[in-house]
This record gives sequence, C-alpha cells and structure tokens, in this order.
Amino acid sequence: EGVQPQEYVLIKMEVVPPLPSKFSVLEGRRVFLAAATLRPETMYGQTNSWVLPDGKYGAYEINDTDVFIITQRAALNLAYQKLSRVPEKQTCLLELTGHDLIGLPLRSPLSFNEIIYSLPMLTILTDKGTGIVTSVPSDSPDDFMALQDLKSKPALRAKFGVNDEWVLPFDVVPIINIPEFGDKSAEKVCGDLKIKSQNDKEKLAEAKRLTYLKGFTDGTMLVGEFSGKKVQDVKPLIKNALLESGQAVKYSE
Ligand code: A2H
Repeated sequence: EGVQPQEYVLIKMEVVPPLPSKFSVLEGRRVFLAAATLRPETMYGQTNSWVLPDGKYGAYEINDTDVFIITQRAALNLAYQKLSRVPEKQTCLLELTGHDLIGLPLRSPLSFNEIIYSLPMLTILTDKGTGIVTSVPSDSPDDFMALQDLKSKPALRAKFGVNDEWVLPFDVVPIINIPEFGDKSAEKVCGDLKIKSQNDKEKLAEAKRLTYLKGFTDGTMLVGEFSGKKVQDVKPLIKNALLESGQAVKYSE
C-alpha cells in the first residue's frame, strides 16, 4: 500500500431478485456487489463482475435498506467513512465465499448489457478495494484476459460451475477510442504483447501501464451522454453523476 490514500468509486451492482436460498436472511433488502474502480467512465462496457472463488466475503449492512457484499476489510473501512448502519462498526448479516457469488445476475449502472453475471477471477487481491471488481474487457487488460480464459477454456468454466450463458454471449463493447490502440485498446495491447492468460503478470502490468495512461490522456468517448468528448474532460462528470444518482459511493483506503 502506498503512502497516499487511493480514492475509488464503488459501483453498486444490484443482485437481481429472487435471491438464492442461501441468501434468505437478506430477504427484503437491496443487495449489491460493490466493485471498486478507478475508471467510472468505462462502466458502459461492463460484461460481468469478478470475484475470487476462495475469497471470504460478507453481506454488510450499509443502511436500513442497502446491503453490500464485500470483504470484511472493506466493510470496516466503509464503517469509518459513514457507510455502515452502525457508525464505525461493520455488521455482517451473512458470511459468503466467492463460490457463493459465481453466477449471480446483476444490474449495473450505465452498462449496455442489462444483466451481467458474477464470474471467477483468480488474480483478485483481497487486500485491495472491496475484493469485487467490475469487468470492462474493452479497456482493462486484466478483464480482457480473464474473460478470454473463461471463453476459451470449457474446463475452467466447468471447474467453477460457470454456465456458458453467463460468458459466451458477452462480447467486448467498444466504448473509448485511443488513437494508438483503436476502439478495443485492451484486446489490441494484449495481442501485441502476446499475453497468454490472466496469470501472465509481468506482461499484464506492462499492458495496464500502456492503456491506463493513454486512455486518460488520449482517449475519446465513443458512447453515452458524452460521446465524442475527451475522457479527461468527462471522467469527473460521469463520476459525479453516478455518485449523485446514488448508483455509486466514494471509498478510500
Ligand atoms: B479498474 P490500483 Cl476499464 N484485485 O476498474 C485486483 N484488481 C482490482 C481489485 C482487487 N481487489 N480492486 C480493483 N481492482 C482493479 C475498471 C478498469 C480498471 C479499467 C481499466 C484499468 C483498471 C474495470 N475493471 O485498473 O492498483 C479495478 O479495475 C487498472 C489498474 O488501485 C480498479 O480499476 O491502481 C483497479 O484495479 C485499481 O487498481
């Protein structure tokens, strides 16, 4: 962890009812997977959510109506940021693992895909963000490779009980143009660097470095309310709109 606090936007991805029977204690609440992102302007291109299969998660009371499924660490941090029903204390209503979350249908803000599914990613860190990540394979090399792994490896899907319908229909959605990399920058850079899988850590770090900076400095929105505008100009506007509409909250650590 760095010395400077990192400020994330937590995207509230609502679990589409009816909830599975394991979740019955949450009946009557609005239940969200809360994904930490640094790129709120990319939410149009979401294809799925990521969870760590063996990760420990909990369903935490944020207020009288809302429950966030996140790591305990994130819940405690949120409790000190006024996002817990009981101030400075997290309340876990239900303990869960990533396996319990795989396959949950979600409705996520701005996403062109009306329903997306929660899928396994093996490289998620449980000491960063909420342990839940939203997937934008057009602009995130990690997301692109993890989705590619699931699409191309039936055995990997079988291992984690992933249905074909949660993965195969979801194509990369072009949302940002970067002159050097085109409309699907993550796919382009992963191809150029010949990245083989989500576990190719060193090359993925390079791919992220290349796309992250260029997306901000040179990117132009291809979709949405600010189509045709520069990413650096509209990023704060999209972020504020998500926060003001209650579809996202700020989180720092
Ligand atoms: B970003 P930083 Cl389109 N484990 O969101 C692994 N990765 C995590 C995580 C965790 N526990 N929590 C958040 N992240 C991801 C969008 C995105 C992101 C795009 C492009 C690049 C990008 C969609 N996924 O991040 O180490 C989240 O993915 C490039 C680094 O705090 C979050 O933003 O800098 C980013 O990593 C935070 O990483």
